Amino acid sequence: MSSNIGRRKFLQLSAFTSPLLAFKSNYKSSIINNPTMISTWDEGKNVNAAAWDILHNNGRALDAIEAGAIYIEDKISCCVGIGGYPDRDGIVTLDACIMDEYSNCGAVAGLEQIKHPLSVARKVMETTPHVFLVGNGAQQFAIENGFIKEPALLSEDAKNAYENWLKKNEYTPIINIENKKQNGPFAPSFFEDGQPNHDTMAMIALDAKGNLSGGVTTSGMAFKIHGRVGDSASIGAGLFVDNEVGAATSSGVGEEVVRICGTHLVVEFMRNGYSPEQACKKAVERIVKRDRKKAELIQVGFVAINKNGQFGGYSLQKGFAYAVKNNKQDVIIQSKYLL
Ligand code: SD4
Repeated sequence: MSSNIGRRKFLQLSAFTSPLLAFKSNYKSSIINNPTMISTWDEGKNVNAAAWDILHNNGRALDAIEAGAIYIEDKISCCVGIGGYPDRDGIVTLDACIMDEYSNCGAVAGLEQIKHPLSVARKVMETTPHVFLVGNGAQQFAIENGFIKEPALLSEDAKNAYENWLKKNEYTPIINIENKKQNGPFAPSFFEDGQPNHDTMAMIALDAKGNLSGGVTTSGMAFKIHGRVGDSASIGAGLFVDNEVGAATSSGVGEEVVRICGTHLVVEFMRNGYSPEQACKKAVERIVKRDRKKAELIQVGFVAINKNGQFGGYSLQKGFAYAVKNNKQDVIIQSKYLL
């Protein structure tokens, strides 16, 4: 998924023309008849399928994102939504955000017992002057807007994982590394059950009109401190959309993404002429540069799409995957990685 303007080429180009002009000519011919949906991890393939009708029928990218989220949040087995893993007090709390082609955005965090946090985030975006609601306030807002308060729930998997974790009670927020040995001081206990530790669905989409949107829904890092919010609900960290340039989203250890404003950074790299894959790689490199030792122990992955429909991803470690669906392909791609 490399761009038609690599960094070197871009620099050469800008010797003759201003970067802005180079950028503009790159994007002027964006006649998009290839709407594309990208969702993280293997399960992203089913999420893309759930969203595809909307994109395929010239619908809005934003609606495709919400359809994808509703699909996955309904799947108790997927660690997203109320079937997610709990925090260290045994409570499932949900984070989500959404951003559209007009840079409107909405987010909720620490939301309990509401099944579709991304739809609540959309309501925040569309019906309030605010961007971000948290905790009880987010729940109250959801109920006032017709969302049903579900019983407090721990799925069977989540319950087992939590009970396992309680035995050691180690606070080891290391997630999403499938290629590492699943034991040792940094392995969350539920890996011992063979359960993949993907508690996040991060999505970006380009529609037939050439508009971009994105959304993220998650139960967050398993066994987190009650009240902890990661990247997934944080605009600019876990998700950023600039309809003139591109969109990016992330999965992995949210703290490291927040520390570099990861997805905003990815979009800014694309604005400066990098391809989506190169832009994701540059953001991953920034994480490593900040703290290499820590970076070696965690996973972070970014995916991005630009206005032309070019896409790409990059992660810290082996094992990050994302699913892509458009009129030409319907695939799961193993991301390139740095370490
Ligand atoms: C978080 N980024 O809460 C999320 C976790 C994640 O797959 O992506 N899990 O930090």
